[in-house]
Amino acid sequence: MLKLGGFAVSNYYNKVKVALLEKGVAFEEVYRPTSQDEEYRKRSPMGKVPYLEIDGEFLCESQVICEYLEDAYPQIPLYPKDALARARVRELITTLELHMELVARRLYAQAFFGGTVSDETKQQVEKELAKGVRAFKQLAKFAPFVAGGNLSLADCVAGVHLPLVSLSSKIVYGRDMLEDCAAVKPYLKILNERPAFKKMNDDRKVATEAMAAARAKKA
Ligand SMILES: N[C@@H](CCC(=O)N[C@@H](CS)C(=O)NCC(=O)O)C(=O)O
Repeated sequence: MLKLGGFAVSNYYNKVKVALLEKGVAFEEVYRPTSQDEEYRKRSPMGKVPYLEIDGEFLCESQVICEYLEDAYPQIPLYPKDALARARVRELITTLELHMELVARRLYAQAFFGGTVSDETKQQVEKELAKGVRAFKQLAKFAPFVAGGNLSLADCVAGVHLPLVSLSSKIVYGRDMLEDCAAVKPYLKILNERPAFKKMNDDRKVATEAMAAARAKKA
């Protein structure tokens, strides 16, 4: 059986997890924190989460893993058939990850981990994130799914990254940078009513609480 390595607080882990759940592919979860140890890097060469174990072989990078799942388990697809429509799904995924999540990630130290972020970084992130959000608003369909009438991998990506973009910007700037995109909240509500998203989010909440309790105990 496939084994998903990582932990349920990670948005990239949850992207793969919700894709597996939506596709109805059987898998086991294996708790693994990020590590630069040689042993862990055999599974994930950059020491990141997640990785997927397939018959004793390891695959890293969430997007690569999801593309593999799509090729290996096409029965319940997360991409449309038409080539341009498939490209549209990837366009949304790239916008969400490269121009939104990875930009907002520079705020996470302050937003979620008790650290601080320099004023210069805050200013840069605010500017770049505003451009990413503008691009996303232009591309997103919300009809009702982000790429149109059918659920796609772009929804698995949006469902895990958009809440973090909202929350981190709200904490650091006192303003949710997605607030002008009124469709986001009802859209996330629709996603979170799906059993796969609900399970992923329920597990995430339990794992987040456990992580916070472990931190408080250490401090
Ligand atoms: N491009 C990677 C990003 C994964 C990623 O950044 N995961 C975080 C956890 S959410 C991580 O492993 N951070 C530790 C590190 O970067 O060393 C993917 O899509 O899988």
